[in-house]
Amino acid sequence: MSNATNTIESVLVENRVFPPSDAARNGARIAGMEAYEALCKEAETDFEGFWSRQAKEKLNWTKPFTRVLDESNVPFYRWFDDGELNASANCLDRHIGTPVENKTAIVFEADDGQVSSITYKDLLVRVSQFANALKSQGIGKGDRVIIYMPMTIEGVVAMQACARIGATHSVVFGGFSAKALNERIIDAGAVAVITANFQLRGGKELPLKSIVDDGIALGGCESIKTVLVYERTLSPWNRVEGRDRTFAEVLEGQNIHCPPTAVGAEHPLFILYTSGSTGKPKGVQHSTGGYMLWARMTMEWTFDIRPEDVFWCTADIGWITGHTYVAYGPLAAGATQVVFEGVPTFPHAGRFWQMIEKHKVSIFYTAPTAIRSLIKAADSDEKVHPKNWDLSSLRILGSVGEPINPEAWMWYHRNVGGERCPIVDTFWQTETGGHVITPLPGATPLVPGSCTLPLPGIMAAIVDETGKDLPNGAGGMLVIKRPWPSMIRNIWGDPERFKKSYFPEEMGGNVYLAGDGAVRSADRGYFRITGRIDDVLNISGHRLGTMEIESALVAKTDLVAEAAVVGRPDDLTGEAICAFVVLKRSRPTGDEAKQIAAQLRDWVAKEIGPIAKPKDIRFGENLPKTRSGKIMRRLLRSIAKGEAITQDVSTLENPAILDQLSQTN
Ligand code: 6R9
Repeated sequence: MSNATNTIESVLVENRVFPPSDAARNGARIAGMEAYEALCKEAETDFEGFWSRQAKEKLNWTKPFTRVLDESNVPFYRWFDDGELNASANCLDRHIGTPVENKTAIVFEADDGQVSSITYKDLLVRVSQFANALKSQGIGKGDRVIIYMPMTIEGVVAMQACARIGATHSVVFGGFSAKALNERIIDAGAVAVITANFQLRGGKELPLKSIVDDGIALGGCESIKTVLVYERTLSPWNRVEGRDRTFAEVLEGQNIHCPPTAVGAEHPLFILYTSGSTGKPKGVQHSTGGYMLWARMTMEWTFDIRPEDVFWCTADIGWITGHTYVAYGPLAAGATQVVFEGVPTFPHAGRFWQMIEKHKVSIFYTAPTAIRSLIKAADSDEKVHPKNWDLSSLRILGSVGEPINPEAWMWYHRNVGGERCPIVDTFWQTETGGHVITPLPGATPLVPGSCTLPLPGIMAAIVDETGKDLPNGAGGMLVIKRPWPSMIRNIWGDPERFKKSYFPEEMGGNVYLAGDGAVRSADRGYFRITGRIDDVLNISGHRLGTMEIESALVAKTDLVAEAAVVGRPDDLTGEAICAFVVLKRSRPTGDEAKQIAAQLRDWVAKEIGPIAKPKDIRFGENLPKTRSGKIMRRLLRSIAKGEAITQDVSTLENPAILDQLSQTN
């Protein structure tokens, strides 16, 4: 039986409860459930007043807002929309003249273990100079800039500098392919790309700049006028004259002051592409005001961030978690944070624990997939078990990206948290901008495997297809019934898709549909996320659309006739990609099948990125289809899991195909 099935069963019988310790509760911003409930009540009774107070208290406005929420064009909600502010000023300038200015903003640990750090004051200078450099290249307010950078201080500087001049950034994860980059450049209509010559991961030097060149060469990128290159390593790279400039060249002589450009609260701070249920990734557009409010508030609510904390979120800036909890939230909160360039298993699988000890990390935020792989490593090699390091600096642990199975939760709790640290299992999405359902460390009694309760002001519910509330214990669709400040504002350039994807007509057109299934516990009403209900897969916490991978496979036109992709449970990565492929030639078997499968995996890595490589590839002469020609994915899901087919297959055009697809090559 697979681990995921185990997980579901063990969650169903999960009855361990971990109330907050006195240490976690004492001095917490939200101390105890009474305090949490009082905030929820306040948000319910005076919804706009609640958000107005938060936004005034937590953000610096250059022009105060007079309107809180504009609902005149649902679902295009507008928050604080006549107010003006700057995101970078709210992360940096805000601290100047306070004790935070000389505090360390970022401790950077490189792949090879070298450490450097920068104070808030110096970070402001770095960001300002780089912002001036961007201006010198003709980049300004409203322009879109692609960032394709490794995890470095420079990556954060690039994002902050764009925000400072009102340019909208779109960060593309360094593991995405030239093709993926090309599509994003075109969709965003970007004027510049900020990249590095190489990135260092796991002791290897991996190219970035040459992939940018390849991406632009694929065509349609005439909007790109400038490519800025951070020379991360000494290795040579190919310069395109007239277009490429190094960081050193554009920074030369730049003024250390750059007044932040005030923008309207609804000005798009960034676009971040994520997978949806069709082949084309969605450009999730976020605001400046509401988003920044959330970044700061959730640092305070969920992580209860304190001046002496050392915060470490292991996510890459290419994902939403790296936006809200690396590039913006910790800085807005005036925290010291660790930024890590490398991978958890290099030079050994104790790297995370070693770094927690070395930097005295007090809040550690990572993904279940990392925890599971480190459990496996510690089980097979005592030397990398967390017990070998002093983790007593830890105060709070966090989890994000996918459901955390109770076994992994308990291991994290015991072996990393020393049974002392609350674990905040934070549920949220690229679209939500920040946490929406999560425990609060000083208040919420924890139940392993549950993200517990919505934050104050988040009207989360579980409903059926018509939008009707379901009772606790009944599984259904997760929705949020009222807007919230950091919600997605639009899909870049595609308002129709925005409406269709997130605000279904059947539910009245004003309820946010998360795309996840969920169930609330009978006793506490705690939420447990059961996984996506659309065609989105979650591989190691990374979102990928089945259609996206199918399109990539069939784009190999010399070989592939048809392909269907489904997910199956996987012990380590949560879900694994399983592709069923019909070739244009006869069905291969044995070594030949293995060879073609390897070829297709490489092809998908080139089309999308290595994270999208199917784990299983099965060949058939056909795919199971209904008489009307629809691929029956639920049958494919059963086959992928290795389950016996018990469903009704009478509507199937070609039932014999099931046996063929069930055979592993
Ligand atoms: C932040 C992030 C979003 C999808 C989401 C859900 C899954 C995230 C989770 C979780 C269970 C949690 N997800 N956090 N599932 N428990 N604590 O991951 O954003 O990349 O957009 O993915 O991830 O399925 O819908 P994103």
